[in-house]
Amino acid sequence: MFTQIQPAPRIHFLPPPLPPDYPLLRRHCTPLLNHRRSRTSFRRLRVSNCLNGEGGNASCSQESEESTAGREDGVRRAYPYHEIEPKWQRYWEETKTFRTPDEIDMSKPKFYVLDMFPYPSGAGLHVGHPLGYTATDILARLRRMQGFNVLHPMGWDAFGLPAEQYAIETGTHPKVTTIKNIDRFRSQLKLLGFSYDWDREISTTDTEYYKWTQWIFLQLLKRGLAYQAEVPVNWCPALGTVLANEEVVDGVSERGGHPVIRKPMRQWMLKITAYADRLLEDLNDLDWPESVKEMQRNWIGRSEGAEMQFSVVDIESDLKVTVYTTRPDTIFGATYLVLAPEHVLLSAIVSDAQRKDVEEYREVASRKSDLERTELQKEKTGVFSGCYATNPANGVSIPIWVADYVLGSYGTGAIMAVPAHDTRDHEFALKYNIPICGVVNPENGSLDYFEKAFSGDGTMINSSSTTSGLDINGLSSKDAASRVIEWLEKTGNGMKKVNYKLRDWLFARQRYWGEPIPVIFNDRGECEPISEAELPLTLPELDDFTPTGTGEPPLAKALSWVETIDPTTGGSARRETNTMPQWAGSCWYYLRFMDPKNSNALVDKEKEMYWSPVDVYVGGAEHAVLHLLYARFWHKVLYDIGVVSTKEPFQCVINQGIILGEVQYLAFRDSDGNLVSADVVNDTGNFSQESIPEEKVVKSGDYFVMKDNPNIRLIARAHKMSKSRGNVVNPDDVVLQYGADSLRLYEMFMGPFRDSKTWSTSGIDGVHRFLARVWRLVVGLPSADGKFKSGTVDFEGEPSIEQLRCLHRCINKVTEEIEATRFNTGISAMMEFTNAAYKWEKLPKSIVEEFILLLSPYAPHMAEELWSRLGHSTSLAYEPFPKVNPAYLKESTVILPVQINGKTRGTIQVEKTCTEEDAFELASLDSKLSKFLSGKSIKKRIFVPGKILNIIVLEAPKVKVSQR
Ligand code: ANZ
Repeated sequence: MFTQIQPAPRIHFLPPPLPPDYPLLRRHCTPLLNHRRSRTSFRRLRVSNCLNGEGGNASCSQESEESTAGREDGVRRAYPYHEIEPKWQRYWEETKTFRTPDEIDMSKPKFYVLDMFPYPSGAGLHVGHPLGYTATDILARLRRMQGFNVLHPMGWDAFGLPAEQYAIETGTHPKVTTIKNIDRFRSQLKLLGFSYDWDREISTTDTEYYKWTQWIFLQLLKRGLAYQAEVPVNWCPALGTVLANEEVVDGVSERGGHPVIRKPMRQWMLKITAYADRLLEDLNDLDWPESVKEMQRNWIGRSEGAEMQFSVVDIESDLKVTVYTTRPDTIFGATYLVLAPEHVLLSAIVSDAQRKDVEEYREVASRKSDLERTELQKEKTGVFSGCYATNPANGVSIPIWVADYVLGSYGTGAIMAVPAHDTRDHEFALKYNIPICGVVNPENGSLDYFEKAFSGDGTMINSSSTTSGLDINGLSSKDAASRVIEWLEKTGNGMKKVNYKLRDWLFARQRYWGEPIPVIFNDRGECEPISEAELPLTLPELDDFTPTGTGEPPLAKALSWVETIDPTTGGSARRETNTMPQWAGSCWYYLRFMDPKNSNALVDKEKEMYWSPVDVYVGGAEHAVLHLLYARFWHKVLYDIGVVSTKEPFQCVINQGIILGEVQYLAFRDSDGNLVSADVVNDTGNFSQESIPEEKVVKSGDYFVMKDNPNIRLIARAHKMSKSRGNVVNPDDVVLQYGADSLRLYEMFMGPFRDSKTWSTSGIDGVHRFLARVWRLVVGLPSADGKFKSGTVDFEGEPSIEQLRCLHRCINKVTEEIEATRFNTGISAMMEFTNAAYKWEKLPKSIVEEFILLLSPYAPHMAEELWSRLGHSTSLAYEPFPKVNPAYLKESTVILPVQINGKTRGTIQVEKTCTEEDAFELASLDSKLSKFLSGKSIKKRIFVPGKILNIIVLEAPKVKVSQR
């Protein structure tokens, strides 16, 4: 389920430029430091041998050679990520650094940050996955350092079609494929250094997990929210199986291209419609993208209107067609009715003369999806039923048509068509020569309704009848609608009605690889839930996953499983052979992460109350509707039965953009083989296309042009990554080539997190260089003899004001930008800091340390390594995240060092124009400084405005206290 990514609207073709003075580094001449020990057994490195210039010991030079040898794999490394990354990953794993204990201090604030868990496909991770995962990881790491209890889990949405299709093709059990794919995904994720609590890993296919999915189903059943109904499915007679929507392409099966028809079958349905209003209302309080909320609102599609009845003419029985309309004001303009082809009344009213045509039309329509039928651009089709109905407003007989632009599943499956005021009806009426009667005039003026439908509100015309006594002429559309509803209710011809587009959720699949539905059918064919004590109802083993050919699901083949005993009567019974859809397991997994091993309850109440709701939920925009809506529905049911304490599961949802393949530059040649500018290329000429390598292209204004001929404009294109285009970038390759920190940093640096962006190898080069610069800043450069010189870190010195300012500007920016999920600009701030730091003669340890902590959420491996080399013996994962001191951000003030007897004892923040008197007063009030001043007499003050205050005090004579 969580795999497909749809393009988002804005696209960044190029990563943001590096700061202008960003130097280029010759990658092959960078140091490769000593890490041999880390390869064999993990032991914390002492800082001394690498930072103090003593790196050239035996093991160091040996390892240097080893690293050099490492280049034989064709990879040039700007710093030894290939050694430090596995080392820290092993450390985090062995020490369970990111484990969120079961028993936690609940007085601390919590932060639950969740990724939409992936479907572990056979293809493994692609570079789109780490985009969201890196963002959530940065947030998780930040909050840990800020003192929060953090829940940051990962799991697998592992039931589903691909594993089953693979099983049909190869005979490999889906369980085997799933385990293999999960193992691959897990190891790929670990390679990227994400701080998941792997002890909480779950898979929707684990029996101990789906036991609770089945339990939820039983609760739904108990409350009448799960029921069975005959519903049309995609039936492929040639394959003898029901197909999922994604297996049907243009009306034929994806496999084999056989015709697929819509056929009613017994299905399980979930009554999500009972929650429509709450699903709509509660959206208002969520911190979600407005576009996602709007999509959910549209999907729920609440509309207000009326149902009204039209009596069928010329039929002996007293048949009435009930229509649903959102424009009761237009009743006088209804010149025909339309029934959906699947409408139940159709066979009763159709005339003998028209029956054959109607039957044929019905058959064709049964092969179309609702989407195809309602596409606005599609030409409207229909047939006359041969029958008429009376418009109750004016007593006029109007024809009843059958047309597939009306859906059986919406409203009443029938409409009053008002061609003057509805574009679909207008198109249909023109095509079939049906009268068009305008009944609404725009505010100022009139229109030619044959020309075009007017669907706006206005003033009513042609809307009065002495037969019915209804007169709405001159009223506004809104008032007219109310008046018509009053009249309908008074005359018994109809009533006010609220409608929803939302349909009940079809909750059954004719598939093997899904959760069994925990019900049986007794010998009278009645459905009974199995007892909760019997859960989990595990999937039976099967060797043959091919369809049964009868439309019955593959589980029907597991006879010894299917045939069971009815516990109430002792008679024979059969198990349900449909399974749950893939959406089921993903509807509630976020709850299980709070308490993944609980065998007595879906989730412990106390834990749920602490961790709910998910604070930040990150995933693709393609899940804006179904997954999020289904999960919200289940959550509300669980809320109603007291299992969860919040009305909504996900307080904040963020959609990451998608990563498109590398930009392709295309040039055009005319028939003579000459290059021509893209702006002169047209459809009529004979032009050929050719791909141009990036190094021959430059940007000129809004366009890309040939470097050696700026008059030749090129076309820049980026495509969604796909195997068939050959533009897929595999994260494993990137990690090998640049390291995980570079990949993480690059994905965050590519552009705004929510926007779509294109992959660029030169872009990743840039961030890799940045990391190498940080490395060299702290660790140092190699000396000519291959030994290592110390870095610029000054272990003793105090930071200067300028350095503190620079650091705090960086802290301020990085913190603000992470909080706002503007990760890319946070990185720019760190680049600026590094540039400044390179210009400093000495780099005080306290400054470097703070910077490393800032960097750590983004590039955790390098940060841990540098932290350890600076003498720390524990991970930095729980070190306090640097806090900004606003004093260092203010430009009108200065930080004045205060010396007491020539020794700097602290600083005070003062206005640049501060006088000696004021400075002295502030120093006396400062808690740190006052202890050096209190009780002492001041001999002298030396004050350099804006620079320093030196206070010479007379030391009080030491008094010896005799001890008796
Ligand atoms: C008369 C009319 C006049 C309409 C007019 C519209 C404009 P929403 O807002 O989507 O709820 N309709 C009703 N049932 C339908 C069905 N099963 N399939 C296709 N169309 C259907 O739209 C409701 C409007 O869509 C209804 O109002 C009906 O057309 C049409 F000037 O009725 B109306």
